[in-house]
Amino acid sequence: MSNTIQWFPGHMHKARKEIEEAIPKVDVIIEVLDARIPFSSENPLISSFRGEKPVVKVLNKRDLADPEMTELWIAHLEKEQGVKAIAITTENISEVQKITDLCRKLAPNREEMGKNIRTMIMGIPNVGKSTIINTLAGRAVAVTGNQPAVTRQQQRINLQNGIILSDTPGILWPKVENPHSGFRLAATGAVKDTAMDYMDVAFFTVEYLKEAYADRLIARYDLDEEMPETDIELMEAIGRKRGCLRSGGRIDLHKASEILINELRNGTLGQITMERPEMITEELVNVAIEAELKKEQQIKKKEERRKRYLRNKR
Ligand SMILES: Nc1nc2c(ncn2[C@@H]2O[C@H](COP(=O)(O)OP(=O)(O)OP(=O)(O)O)[C@@H](O)[C@H]2O)c(=O)[nH]1
Ligand SMILES: [Mg+2]
Repeated sequence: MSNTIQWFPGHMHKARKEIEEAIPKVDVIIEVLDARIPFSSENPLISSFRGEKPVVKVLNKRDLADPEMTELWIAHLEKEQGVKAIAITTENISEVQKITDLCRKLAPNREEMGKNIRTMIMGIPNVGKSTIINTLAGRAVAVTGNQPAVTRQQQRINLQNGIILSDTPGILWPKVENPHSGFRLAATGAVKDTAMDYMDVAFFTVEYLKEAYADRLIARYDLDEEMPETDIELMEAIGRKRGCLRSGGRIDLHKASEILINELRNGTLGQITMERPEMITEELVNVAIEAELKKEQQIKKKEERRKRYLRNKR
């Protein structure tokens, strides 16, 4: 099992280049994050393009996230210079419209000069970028869909209110180094089905839910008061409740995994946030340690190869 998600197809590679080229003519970046995973849905490529540009961080799909956690995340994100954060759901038009107010606040000089504010909407796949554009435009100008990689090309729209908006294809990055982030991106629907393993993702998810939202699991899957001790037992219990059986009465864990992930994605499990601000530091430290270990191993291997070569030469 590979525990890093790698999904960076050709169209994302192209989109990344095109975004990078267009950036100099952008006044405000609108980065759309998934309110359920504000840390893992932050694309490191976008912070590398950003430079000093102001950014509106939009935590979309707040209807699916834990409201208390969303508040913590907003405060956390706004600690960064030049960043304004807002939580929205595209079901609420007035919330979506607040994005343009924030753009105006972040680029006051453009309006003073009587010029349009040029904005570009960016973010991971399937986070709701095109839906936001359609809501702001008041009509269906961009194609949307409940799967990643729907938008394939940049598209520019003049909102006729002093704001120009460009839609861009959702992009991930070549390698998601933090395995936890990879699982969360997959669990929330940013990764194509064929690039993930439902069982791996479900086991990761259930382990977190057991700790953070045990009551939801108990209520939804009608589990006995006592939570099963291991993740396998828990997934088996979910499968049993849902009749995911194979011949001989064995539980079909793959099917149970699909059910759990789908119910998490569409909100049937309730409002759930998959990460908290205080988890970040530890995870980043672990990623750094892992990278350091890998580097050491590579150096050791190289040294061994060199020694072997010298021995053979003698
Ligand atoms: N629950 C919920 N779903 C949303 C919200 N906003 C968008 N969606 C859904 O999310 C899915 C993806 O929306 P899109 O607008 O196509 O996402 P995108 O970011 O443009 O995706 P790509 O073009 O593939 O990168 C659609 O099924 C939308 O209906 C929201 O606030 N809440
Ligand atoms: Mg789109």
